[in-house]
Amino acid sequence: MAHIITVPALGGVSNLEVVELLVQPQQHVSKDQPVAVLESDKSSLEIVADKEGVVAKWLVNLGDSVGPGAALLALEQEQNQENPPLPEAPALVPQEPPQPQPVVTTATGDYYASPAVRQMARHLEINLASVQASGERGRITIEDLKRHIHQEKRTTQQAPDPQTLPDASFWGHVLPQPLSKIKKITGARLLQQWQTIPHVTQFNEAVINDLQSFRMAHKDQLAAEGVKLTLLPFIIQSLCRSLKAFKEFNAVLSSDGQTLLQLSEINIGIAVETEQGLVVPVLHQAPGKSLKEIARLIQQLAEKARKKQLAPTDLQGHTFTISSLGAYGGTAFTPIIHAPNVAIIGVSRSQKRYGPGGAAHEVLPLSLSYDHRVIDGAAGAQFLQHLVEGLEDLRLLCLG
Ligand code: CAO
Repeated sequence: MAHIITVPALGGVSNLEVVELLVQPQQHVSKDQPVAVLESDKSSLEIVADKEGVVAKWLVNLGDSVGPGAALLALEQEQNQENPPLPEAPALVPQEPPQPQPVVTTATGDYYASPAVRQMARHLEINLASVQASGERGRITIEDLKRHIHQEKRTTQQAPDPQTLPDASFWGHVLPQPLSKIKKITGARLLQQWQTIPHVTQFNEAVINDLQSFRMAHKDQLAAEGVKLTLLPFIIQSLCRSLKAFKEFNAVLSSDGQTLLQLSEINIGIAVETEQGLVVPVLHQAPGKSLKEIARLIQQLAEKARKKQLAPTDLQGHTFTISSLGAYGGTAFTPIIHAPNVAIIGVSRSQKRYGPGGAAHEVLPLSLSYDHRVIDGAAGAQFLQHLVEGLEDLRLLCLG
């Protein structure tokens, strides 16, 4: 008896490309086993078998465009004579067909990879962020994984033998501290970004006397509503203004470094320090949000990050990133670009300065790291100056 696996309803998505066929004719397929991967311009979807059977034939080819209801695969169902299947109990409520599993990737996220690739990477404990993609639209393919393993092997072979490291007793008592999972993953990603992106960091300062007077005047009132009005919401609002004016900063660079995708949405990744290490949740669609909304969202994202409650969507889609070390002190630092974005802003602690007449003014140090393949020095300096101007005169932010 033949059974046809079709494309289920996809919540408004009507056109997907068949990018992977995961099973072969004559292969036995279990219920819920992934059989194909479909991809839209925003995400990948894994199609799973809704019944057990043997693959009779594919009804689509790689590269075909399909929509909901399209027939994908014919399964021949085996009848087990010794143990005939029990008749199904009548359902009391309508049963939902199995839903495709969205893959945690977006065009503006970290990488495209099919579930099969992800599964293999998980199995081999490979961090996909460190794999160079060669597939269409920056997709990581099985071949990329193989190449990565090969390279890793070569590097490991070249690495010094741990036996040749100095005897740990040389330093007296040594306490080995395994890195947290987040640190290992972030570390591999930071290393790759630092090694592959030509960073330039531009520094500037904003005089924030007016901003601080305004903030202090409203801080307590908002605190009574449970909202902490720090400098960050002001910086994010000013960033939105500058990202609208300098579109190449709100962008993603393809993994081959050949194409810049300028993005219409402005989604700000915010580096958050947690006990386990650094995570970067995303404040989506930042323009148009009030200072209060932004402050509330920062608090919520930071809290979710620290309680390890972030959903995959909270971590996706950053178009620009901000890393604030203002609470900890320091005068300036070089933030590492959060690829595939092309720039990141670092914020250090504001400082009081005294002019010749003894007049005090407060300055906020800002560091902009940008990808020099995409952004010229002049543009970097202009962008940061524009950001400074928005912070120094908040009225500019109302102009949109
Ligand atoms: N100058 C002076 N004071 C600052 C400041 C700055 N640039 N930035 C923050 N502060 C003050 C805040 O006003 C607040 O003071 P009060 O409690 O007196 O109001 C205090 O520092 C703590 O602020 P906060 O950290 O709670 O809030 P935030 O909005 O400034 O930042 C968040 C939120 C989530 C970004 C931050 O808590 C955080 O995790 N930062 C770490 C980011 C990081 O590690 N980056 C490094 C990446 S590379 O390793």
